[in-house]
This record gives sequence, C-alpha cells and structure tokens, in this order.
Amino acid sequence: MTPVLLLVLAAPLLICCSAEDKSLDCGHIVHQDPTAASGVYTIYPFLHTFPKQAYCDFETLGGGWTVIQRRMDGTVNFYRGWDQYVEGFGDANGEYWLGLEFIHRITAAAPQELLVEMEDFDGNKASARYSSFSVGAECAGYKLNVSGFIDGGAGDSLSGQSNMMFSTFDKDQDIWENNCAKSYLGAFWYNSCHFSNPNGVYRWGFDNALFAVGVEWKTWKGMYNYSLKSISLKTRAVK
Ligand SMILES: [Ca+2]
Repeated sequence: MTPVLLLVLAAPLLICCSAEDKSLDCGHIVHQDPTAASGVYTIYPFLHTFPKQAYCDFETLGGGWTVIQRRMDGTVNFYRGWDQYVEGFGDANGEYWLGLEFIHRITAAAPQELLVEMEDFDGNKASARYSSFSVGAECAGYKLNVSGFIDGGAGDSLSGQSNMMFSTFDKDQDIWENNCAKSYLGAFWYNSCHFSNPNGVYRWGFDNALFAVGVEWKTWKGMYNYSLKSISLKTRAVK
C-alpha cells in the first residue's frame, strides 16, 4: 500500500473532531449546543472510539433523548441474529436498532430513564415511561433492568420482562423451555415470552393469522394481535 493511499484511508481519522466533540449520546450533543434540532447525529457510546449514527429527539418532554429503537414503516427486517443485535442495524433516519453494546455503554455511563412512544393505524398515540433503565454487559447477557413505570396511556408491557437477558433466534436466553425469539419472530428481553414485542414482524395492524408475532404492546391494544404503526424506545440521563 502506498503512503498516499494510506493517507487517504486515514483522512477521516485525521480530520476527526477532538475528544470533547465526541458526544457519548444525544444528551451530550444538546448540552454542547442547546439550539440543536432533532435529527440524526453521530454519537460515540463506545469509549469515544466507534462512531454510531443515532436519531436524537430534542423536543419530547424536554428533549435529550437518544433513540435506541424505532419502527415506523416496515422497511427494515428486524428478524435478525445475535451479532446484528449487538452491533445494531437499519438506518437512523428511519427504522433501526442502535445495538446492544451501544445501549449498554450509554446506560452504564449515567443513570437513565426510558420513554416508549407508539402509534396505531388510526392515529392514536400513547406512551410508557420508566424512571430507571439499564442494560447490562454482554457477559451478563445484556440483561434489562427497568422500573418506575409512569403511564402515558399505553400501560406497562415492559416491567414484566425486567431482569431478563436479551434473546435472538440464534441465542436463546429466555426462561421458556422453547425459543421465544423463534416462536414470536422477534428479538427482545423475553421471559416466557412477552407482553411487548417491539422488534416483531411489521404487519400493518390487526392480524390473528399468527399469534403474538407483531410489533406489539399488549397493555395498550388489549390483545396480542395488533401490530403497531410505529414504536420507538428512547433513553436519556436522569436529571
Ligand atoms: Ca428458551
């Protein structure tokens, strides 16, 4: 490899911003620039080294939210294996999963709260908020810890899955004798198995052909067979 080619390849590293410009999450971005608008930003949850694209919500409930998961139009396939759920996938402008390692790093850096916002195909909206949210390290199975439910009309479909490890179809860490991820065509903190399935199959509203495989939040729709139009999970440091 020629020195010139090396220089070209290294250019993005050389011109990269200084350490203080490398924001851990969206909260740090808006802290540095209080006038920042909601949108896609580059964050550095992993030791300020690996850049990661994330959608930042600087409007809802005072802003400062880092979106860790978003479904909105069915354009991205969420039925994926362990490695992709660790690293993340999709497009921060649309549907995506930030990645378990990045979510873990953000929640390990400072105490977090979680906001889950959702919408059905009739234009109704609801939310659920949790005053405490963390995801453990990979060696502990990226275990979910969530508590302090605050109802925004959606009911609590997540606390029952607290203390569960994350499961994908190729890494069963649920507490069911079978494989929740395979049976419900998603990937999540399943127990045996779920009240919510945000990473399930996008299937445009009510559909009972297959049980509980959709993008679901049971306590809002009162059933397992209504797949939401949109859902997003957002985290921010507790103030
Ligand atoms: Ca199992």
